Amino acid sequence: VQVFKSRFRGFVSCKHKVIIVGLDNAGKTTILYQFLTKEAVHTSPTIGSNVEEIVVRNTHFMVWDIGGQESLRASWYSYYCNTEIVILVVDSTDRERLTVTKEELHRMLAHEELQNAAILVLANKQDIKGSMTAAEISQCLTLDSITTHSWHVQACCALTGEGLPASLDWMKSHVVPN
Ligand SMILES: Nc1nc2c(ncn2[C@@H]2O[C@H](COP(=O)(O)OP(=O)(O)O)[C@@H](O)[C@H]2O)c(=O)[nH]1
Ligand SMILES: [Mg+2]
Repeated sequence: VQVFKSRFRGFVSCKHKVIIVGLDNAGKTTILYQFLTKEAVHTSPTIGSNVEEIVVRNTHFMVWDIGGQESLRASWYSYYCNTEIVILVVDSTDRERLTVTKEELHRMLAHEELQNAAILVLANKQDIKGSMTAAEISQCLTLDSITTHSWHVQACCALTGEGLPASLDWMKSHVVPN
């Protein structure tokens, strides 16, 4: 039993926990499956969560896609424990709700279970004309004021996968190697 337990512990600890958060319709589920298949998938609003294992050159991530509707946001915290990376997905065309995203981001940064997590902001839907740039989103979310967490903003398009390999590289460089 002891051997099994220690093996099991080793097995669990070598997978880095990642959560994908963001408002509903931001593109979270599309990004999760784009990480896996490199093909755009049809999604329906996520009820509860999807979880997939993603392997980037021997680094294993367990990636949780959490529903973003208002009623579900209150339970995001139940996924925080042991999270190493938070991916915050932003719909770059959704100017009206960026302040809501900003509030959710700063609430997360203050949560004690996320004190050691790195934050990756994905400025998604860059294919749509008139979408905000990564720099504009960075400014609206006041990312420059974040000194307690390492963070990065990446422009992407979940439909084509553009920007996602660079995101995975950043994630790989921000977890403790095992
Ligand atoms: N044009 C465009 N549409 C996208 C992109 N990413 C996601 N979508 C669409 O946005 C909608 C919501 O995506 P979904 O992944 O379900 O968002 P979620 O609610 O955050 O999980 C779907 O119709 C997607 O096809 C993108 O980069 N560009
Ligand atoms: Mg979803």
